[in-house]
Amino acid sequence: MKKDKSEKVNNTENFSPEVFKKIQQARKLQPRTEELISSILSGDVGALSRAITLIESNNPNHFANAKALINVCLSHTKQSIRIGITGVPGVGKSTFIEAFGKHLTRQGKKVAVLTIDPSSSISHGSILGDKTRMEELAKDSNAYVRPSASGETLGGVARKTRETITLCEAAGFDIIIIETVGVGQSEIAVHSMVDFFLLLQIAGAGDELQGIKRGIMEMADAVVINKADGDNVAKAIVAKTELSRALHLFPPKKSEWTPTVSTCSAKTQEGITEIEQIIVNYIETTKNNGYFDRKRAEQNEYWLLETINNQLKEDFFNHPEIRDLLEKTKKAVQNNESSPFAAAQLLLETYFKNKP
Ligand SMILES: Nc1nc2c(ncn2[C@@H]2O[C@H](COP(=O)(O)OP(=O)(O)OP(=O)(O)O)[C@@H](O)[C@H]2O)c(=O)[nH]1
Ligand SMILES: [Mg+2]
Repeated sequence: MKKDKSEKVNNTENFSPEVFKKIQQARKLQPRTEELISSILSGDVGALSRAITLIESNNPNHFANAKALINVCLSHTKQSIRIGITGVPGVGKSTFIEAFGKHLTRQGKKVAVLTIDPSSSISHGSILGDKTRMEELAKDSNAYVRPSASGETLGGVARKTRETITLCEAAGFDIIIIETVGVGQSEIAVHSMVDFFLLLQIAGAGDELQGIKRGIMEMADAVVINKADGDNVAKAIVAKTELSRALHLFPPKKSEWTPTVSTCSAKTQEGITEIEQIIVNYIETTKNNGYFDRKRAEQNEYWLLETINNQLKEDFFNHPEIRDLLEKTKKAVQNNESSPFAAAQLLLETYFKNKP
């Protein structure tokens, strides 16, 4: 006979004290999670912030609720447009997002801005820092600005940002913008969670000076030369021609979209409307040719594998036995007492032997 759920839980004498405690905890937390979910779905940004804090939490007691929250929100997300914005420090990303975001909220669109800041995982500080506040946009009732989780590995921050997107979509945001500093790995993480990837550049500095790797340029669906104002306008136009030429040398994209190059001034807001139009065209093209949905499906697969990779690595390196043994092994390898491959094998075997 199938047991009724309440009967299962009420009949607590069958459980060990630990399990009983967990049930009590779940009972205590569950209604709060349910309440939180319904507040998020009604668009309450206070509830959204609390939910993000919950998924960012490293406290194992929060994991079950965080998972439940994400699962419910996943089935309530509406189709949003996810835009990634990258570029070297100081290129004007935050200023651009503020201008672009205001332009969208004026049309009644709801805009959420998230950031991935790789520096926070290295120095526990932040390159983006205070400048990410985007004060004008943060005050806007149609906008939500959330800086990235700090003191984390890039993998951790990226996963949490990916989940935060889901929460923002459940809360009814139409456009999700993710800012990241164009200095390396974080672009790959952002690229794998957005529909449209925009690279901001400035005129007058060569690619090398802007620290933009060819790979990042290749990922861009649009390159925008910012700060095209005042004396900079002429230089920006020259840079636009040069960049268009450079982009032509790249192989055609799977999206069948030809990346655009344009100029804008986040400060004077010149060119912002044109960039919105480029994004609208991109979405139309890729929805029509099926790439939009295909890319999202591929991104889900990427995050599945990425999460497993990260979780395994984290679990391995945090295993107490491994931590001790690894320190000893490092020395043995440094002194040529053991080959790195044999040592790695030994560590892995020890890890799997000690798994429950
Ligand atoms: N003239 C001019 N200045 C701009 C423009 N956009 C941004 N700035 C200035 O450039 C500086 C850097 O702008 P941010 O928006 O903070 O740049 P960012 O790329 O977000 O910088 P990080 O977050 O540190 O990577 C600020 O002093 C802005 O006022 C623009 O279109 N024209
Ligand atoms: Mg910034």
